[in-house]
Amino acid sequence: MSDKYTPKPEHKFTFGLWTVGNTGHDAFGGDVRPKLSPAELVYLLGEVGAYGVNFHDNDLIPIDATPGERAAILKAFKKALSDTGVVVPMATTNLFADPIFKDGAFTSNDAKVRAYTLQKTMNAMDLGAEFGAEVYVFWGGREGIESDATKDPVESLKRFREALNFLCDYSIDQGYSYKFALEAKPNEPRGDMYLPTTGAYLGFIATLDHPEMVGVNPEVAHEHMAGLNFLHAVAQAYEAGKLFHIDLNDQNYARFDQDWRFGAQNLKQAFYLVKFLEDVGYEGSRHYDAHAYRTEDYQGVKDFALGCMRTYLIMKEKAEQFKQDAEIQALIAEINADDGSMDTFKGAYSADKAAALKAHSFDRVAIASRGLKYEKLDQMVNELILGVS
Ligand code: GLT
Ligand code: MN
Ligand code: MN
Repeated sequence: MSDKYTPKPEHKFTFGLWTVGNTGHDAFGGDVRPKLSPAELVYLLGEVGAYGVNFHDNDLIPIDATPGERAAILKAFKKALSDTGVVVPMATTNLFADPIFKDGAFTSNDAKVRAYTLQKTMNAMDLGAEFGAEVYVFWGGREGIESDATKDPVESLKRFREALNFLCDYSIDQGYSYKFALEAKPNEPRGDMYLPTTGAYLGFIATLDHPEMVGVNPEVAHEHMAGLNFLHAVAQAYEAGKLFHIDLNDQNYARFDQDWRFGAQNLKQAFYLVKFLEDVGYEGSRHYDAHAYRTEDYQGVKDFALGCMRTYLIMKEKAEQFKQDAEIQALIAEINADDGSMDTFKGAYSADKAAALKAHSFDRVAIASRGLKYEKLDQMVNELILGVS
């Protein structure tokens, strides 16, 4: 089947090995799908039309692999990439699964754990660079606490800053072209995680030695867990020049991290997000950090991956329709109409401008009495998404 919503490499859709490779285990039950090798997952992604595959070091090379096993995995993975044309735009480190990270990695109280974390990350950066990855994600899975008696939150930030500064310098020293993308999550697996939102990371980045190398990787599910508007987090990151990567998925508010298929839950938010990314010309990967329902076999995993990408492409078409819709555009123009009478008050401060503005008399009641027609506009968007306009 091929239609205008068929994903193609030029759409820059990417998936983590851990996403299509998810075997369905959860806190209440074990695997429901067999574990596929990294190479097998690349063939699956090639088949569904993805552009790229991303990995944690240990998605590709198990933490206890022998040199022989490592070589065999790398050989098969490289062959799969060259057979399919699938590329590796992003890499990351697993700093959460091994018991050594039970109380954090970069922010652990134990200096040995912190040093091991740096070593593991440098090795993982080498691995990603071997495959041409240019974005390096940091998700602080265990960087947090259950009890604030256990760690000093200011010390934790200092430790994290020192580690990121070290790794930026390592990247520069090696001649890698990495940009770092920091990913926030409010909780799970820790009771509370440090730097819980994209906005918190944006503030933190400004305190680093190489802020120009560091941006964010916002994830739909994570901002939703915090009850936030994902589009607004993405917009702030974009406006700051920091939207280096994005984790697309879906879920409702006030849940654990469900990582569902893009658009599975909130179609309207998916529409505004795709519209934003397309309108501003976001050039990065459209990465799906999501997995198939536990009910699925590998045909279901392909249905899941295709669904993520098709919904994006359908929303992209709807966003174009929004731009072309004369009625919607006329209403937006009317809402934003400006008779120019305030022009002298706009822009930067001057003493004269401030004095003139203080002297101006506003008809507050008349201004407030104007209906804004947002009900009409919102319903027009609903009808556009529902396909009846
Ligand atoms: C893990 C997490 C994700 C992160 C991945 C990158 S791993 O699946 O839930 O949100 O993006 O470390
Ligand atoms: Mn998630
Ligand atoms: Mn993620």
